[in-house]
Amino acid sequence: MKKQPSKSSKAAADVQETKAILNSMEAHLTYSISKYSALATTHDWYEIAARTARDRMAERWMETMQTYYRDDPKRVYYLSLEFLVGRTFSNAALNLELHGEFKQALHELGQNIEAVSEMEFDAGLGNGGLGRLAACFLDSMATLELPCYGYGIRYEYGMFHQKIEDGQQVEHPDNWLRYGNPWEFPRPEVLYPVKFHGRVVQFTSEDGTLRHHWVDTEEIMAMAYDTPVPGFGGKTVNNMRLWAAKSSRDFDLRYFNQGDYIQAVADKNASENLSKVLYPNDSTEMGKELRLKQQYFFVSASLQDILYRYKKHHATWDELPNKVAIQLNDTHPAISIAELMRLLVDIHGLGWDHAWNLTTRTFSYTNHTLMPEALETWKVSLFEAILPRHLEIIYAINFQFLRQVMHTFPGDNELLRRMSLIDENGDRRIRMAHLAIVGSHTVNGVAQLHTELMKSTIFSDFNRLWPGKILNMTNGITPRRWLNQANPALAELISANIGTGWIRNLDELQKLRALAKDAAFRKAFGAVKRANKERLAAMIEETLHIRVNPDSLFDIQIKRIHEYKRQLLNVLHVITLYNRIRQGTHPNTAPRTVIIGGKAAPGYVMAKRIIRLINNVAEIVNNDPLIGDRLKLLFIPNYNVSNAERIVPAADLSEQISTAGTEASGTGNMKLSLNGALTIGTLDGANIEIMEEVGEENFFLFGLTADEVARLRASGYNPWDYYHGNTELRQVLDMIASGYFSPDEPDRFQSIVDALLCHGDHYLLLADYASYVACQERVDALYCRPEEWLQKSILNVAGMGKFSSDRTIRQYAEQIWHVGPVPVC
Ligand code: T68
Repeated sequence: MKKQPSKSSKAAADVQETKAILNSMEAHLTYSISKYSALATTHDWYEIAARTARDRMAERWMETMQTYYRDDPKRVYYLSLEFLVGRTFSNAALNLELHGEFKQALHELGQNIEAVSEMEFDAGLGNGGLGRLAACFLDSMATLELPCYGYGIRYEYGMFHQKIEDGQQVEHPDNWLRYGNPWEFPRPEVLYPVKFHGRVVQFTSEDGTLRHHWVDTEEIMAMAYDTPVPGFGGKTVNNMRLWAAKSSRDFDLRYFNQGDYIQAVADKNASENLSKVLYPNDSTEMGKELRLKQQYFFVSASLQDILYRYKKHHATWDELPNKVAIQLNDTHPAISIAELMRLLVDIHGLGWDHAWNLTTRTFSYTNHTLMPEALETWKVSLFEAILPRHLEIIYAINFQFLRQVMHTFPGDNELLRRMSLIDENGDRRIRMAHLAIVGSHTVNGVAQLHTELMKSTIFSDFNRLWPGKILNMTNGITPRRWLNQANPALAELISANIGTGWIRNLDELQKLRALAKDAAFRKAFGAVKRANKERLAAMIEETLHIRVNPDSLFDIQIKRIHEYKRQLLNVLHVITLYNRIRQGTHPNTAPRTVIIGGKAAPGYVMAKRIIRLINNVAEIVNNDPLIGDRLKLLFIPNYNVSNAERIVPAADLSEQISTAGTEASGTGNMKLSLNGALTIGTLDGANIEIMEEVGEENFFLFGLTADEVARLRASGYNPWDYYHGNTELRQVLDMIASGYFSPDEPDRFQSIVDALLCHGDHYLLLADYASYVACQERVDALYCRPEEWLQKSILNVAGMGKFSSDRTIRQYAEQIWHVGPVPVC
């Protein structure tokens, strides 16, 4: 094993820098907090440290913005209803390469950097993978020096705080702004009106063209809050601009002077509700009016801002697609397409065809799901009431689009019905995915299999009409947060052996391949994992009051709770192990700690029931003297970015067990593998590509393939065959159904078993059960050969280069956005 001092070593703080940081912190103590140091709380120290880090970003941020203004490069706008950023302080300090200096300065002030960092509230402005992907992309875009902006909503309440009471999920509001947010800069002068409701009047203009006016509308103001996004190395600092709703009444004094004052204040509150709370549904559409209003609110403000910026440099609109690329993160911002048409045609007076040409060359759209229930549609009647002009525009787009389809495939009425932007079955609904595809130049999926399935199933008609329009952009994660920050000990070990180049160029991790054979390196690598497991065990003991054995196999499934992700299959395996241990049929292999974490959408009854089952099974398993230390099951409450940063580095086994063909990509799979976990997984989403990169021999594969799933469903799947054909499975299901885990209410989980046996087991848990259990036996066996396990674990890390979000963003930049780096000097 090579030993060389690493330049980025977080221990080796630069003396000058440390002194400067110390001085700044002392100044903030006096001028920002105004307290004697003896009175300053740990939260005060966080505030001081955050402001000091923020100061260090501000200059580069301004220089970056100035450079973009001066050079007027083509810019990328990433429109997303979610940015799941998590905490910022450590990330900022590391990206500025000042973490060691902050640590030292805080130490000299009598503070511990970890305790101080813990004071920060997570910015949880997202549900899960989609929102976290947006945050990873911002990091990569800044690191790659690309002129990009994130646009979204400044929710006052982010993703709910999950508590477990009596084994059940209880949602509590996430009041993340309670103590202020030192990272944001309010911009009260950056303010745009956004209209709703009203009606459309037509008139003929002087030149004889038919024009439209949207009148009698209600207005809400969108106010900007800017947050700096530092790239690694801190040279480029991009901007994330989030919009907050403000009452337009604030700006209309007449209303207060003449009207009913109390009513005026009440109205003001009502309009500010728009940006109050993030919708916590990640995979089913809720069709709520407020949600549609949120979408249009942030889209309208963002487009006004984008066009304003464009207009500063350009006299005509012709250059728009050469200067502006807008990426739609799922269909949530897809109303942008109708809004840009409205702005260009109604407000700026362009002809329809000209505006359509510019629009379709500006937008591109990312799809994140194949599941029909997650594809967004809005009732035409709702649109008519809230966005009447946009409805007309969508009808006009549809008319022209269907005419094109008719020309290309004459006489196929069924095809027209399928491709239409309007679903005419039942209540008429607008298909937002169709709007997004028709209005974009490029559509992308998020992993190879997902993209192939998009082309061959849900969007096959579009793929036939426009071959080549659907591309694959396999997701990635930022190695800055998910290795450098979350796992400092592993980052240090890697840097000491192969240098620090991996932080920017994750492919360099390949150099670890040779070290997998080096016993000394394996030992050091194993020691890091062990320390991370001890740290997680300490956190578990503190929060759950359960002691877990750091020598046991840490088997981890962390993600939203959803039937397709099959946390239930994991529980079936745990009960199988429980039975085997009790019956003396389980070989005396390594003890296991199964850890599950994740939130259920508040209205998703089955997902909440699964959480309760996990907790009830845990209660029985963890307290059974016959089981002792051999098996533990834990549900970690309130899974979020900060918890993930603790859990991921401690994982031995990563559970990626969705029914093949259902998980678009997954990104937790990448985080866990990057931190040395071995994956037990199906051939689904990005698992397939992970297996290709790390090698089949370093991956625990089980289950049906997506093709086999489709065939089995088509040929008539009967879950009872599996129930009757497998004694252990039958025993497990009978125990759940009979109330073994819920003696106080024996039929509590009957509906779970019914979903499997009587309602078709839509996600084929029973079909995959035997293969999963057998695969887990191979996991056990390997874990008993620690040197081999360690070797495979190292080879997993070494193979993860492809899954840096830097690679993903480079592909978007080259193949979709056509933008290049703009270095800030
Ligand atoms: C996830 N989607 C995919 N959706 O499930 C996951 N949806 O496979 C993929 O890796 C990830 O996106 C990134 O591409 C989501 O996270 C949502 O969160 C969501 C939120 C609101 C409405 C619908």
